[in-house]
Amino acid sequence: MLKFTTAGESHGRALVAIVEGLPAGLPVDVERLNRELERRQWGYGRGGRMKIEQDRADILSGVRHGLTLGSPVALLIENKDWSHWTEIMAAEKLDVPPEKSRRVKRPRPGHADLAGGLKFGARDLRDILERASARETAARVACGALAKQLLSVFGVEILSHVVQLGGVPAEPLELEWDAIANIPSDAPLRCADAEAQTRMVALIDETRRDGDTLGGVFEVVARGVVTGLGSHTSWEEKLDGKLAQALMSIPAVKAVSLGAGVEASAQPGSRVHDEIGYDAEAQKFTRPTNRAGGLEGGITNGEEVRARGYLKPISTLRRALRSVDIETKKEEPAAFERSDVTVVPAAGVIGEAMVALVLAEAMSRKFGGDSLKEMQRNFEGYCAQLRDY
Ligand code: EPS
Repeated sequence: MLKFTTAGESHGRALVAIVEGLPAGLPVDVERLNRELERRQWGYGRGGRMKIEQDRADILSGVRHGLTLGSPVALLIENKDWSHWTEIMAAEKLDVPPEKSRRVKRPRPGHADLAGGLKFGARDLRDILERASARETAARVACGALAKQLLSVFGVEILSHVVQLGGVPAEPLELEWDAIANIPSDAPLRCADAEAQTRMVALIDETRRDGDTLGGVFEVVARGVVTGLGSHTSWEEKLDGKLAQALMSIPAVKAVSLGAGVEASAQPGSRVHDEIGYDAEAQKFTRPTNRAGGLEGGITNGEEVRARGYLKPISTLRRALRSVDIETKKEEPAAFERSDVTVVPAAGVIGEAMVALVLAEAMSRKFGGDSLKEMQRNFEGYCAQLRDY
């Protein structure tokens, strides 16, 4: 089964990841993987850190002459900022004088600082924030890029876009695949509506001046997903649940919806469910609409998988919120060093990676195989079965 794990602290030496369960013989394009890392770093409203990092992954194992071996694939992404943190983040015991230690004692409301500090008994909240940082998502995007490369063999493509940022526009954008696919790669916020994007940029500028931060909504769309991934038979097999968990695990995401999930709750059934037709020539069932977001009963239904992630504003504010010093227990402003104003476009790219990993896991679960060839044979046999239904 496909699985992955990551390790690494934000200002530590590097991020590492291991992806297990990729079939042998999958072509791996490292440049394509690195383009995903670059996409994650892109976006108006990011802070000083992204000027330091230029993420690139090194493949340490599991790939030979451009093809997977079927063994674990290990990846490494260096933290360029590490050179400024070698003493503070050293693995060996060092006596760092208090004025150089950058100990964090004033938890940021909304961040993992306080809950994590209490849970792990950390007296320096850096022990928590270094791992809670969204820096970790660079490793996930690298893993997701491998999942995408597996999926593309089976005709699956995945995109993301920003549908709302800081409440702009008033209603989240509803767009077809082509409009999303045509967003220029240098669009400042990966938003298909140029006018809305201009207003989002102005809002980010204003918010930065105020020392504040913004959230928003991204949408991930996967097309070409075969009918029948996931299962209605057990709660933990339902693919909508797995997608929701995967997207909810992205830092700052506080809500996830599938298709018209949020709006549908206020509509009668006749305006929500996607009526069923049949295309005899293509030997497939059709839907004029896709309000279900490609999933019914926790099973993919052959339509585009559409999922949205709703981000709260970043919890590190220059105009710091009220907090309490964990040492003195006195009121103090929360800690601030530097911060992004917003990360919605980056979260969309991370969302693509998480959706890719969930879909790739479901594909390998259903079609299995030690080699890509075996997996393809299983896939084609199943597609023939669908046509004969
Ligand atoms: C983050 C704080 C910022 C972000 C970081 C997430 O980093 P720093 O503390 O170094 O200024 O830029 O995100 C990344 C480094 C990244 O690669 O996305 C946080 O506190 O979560």
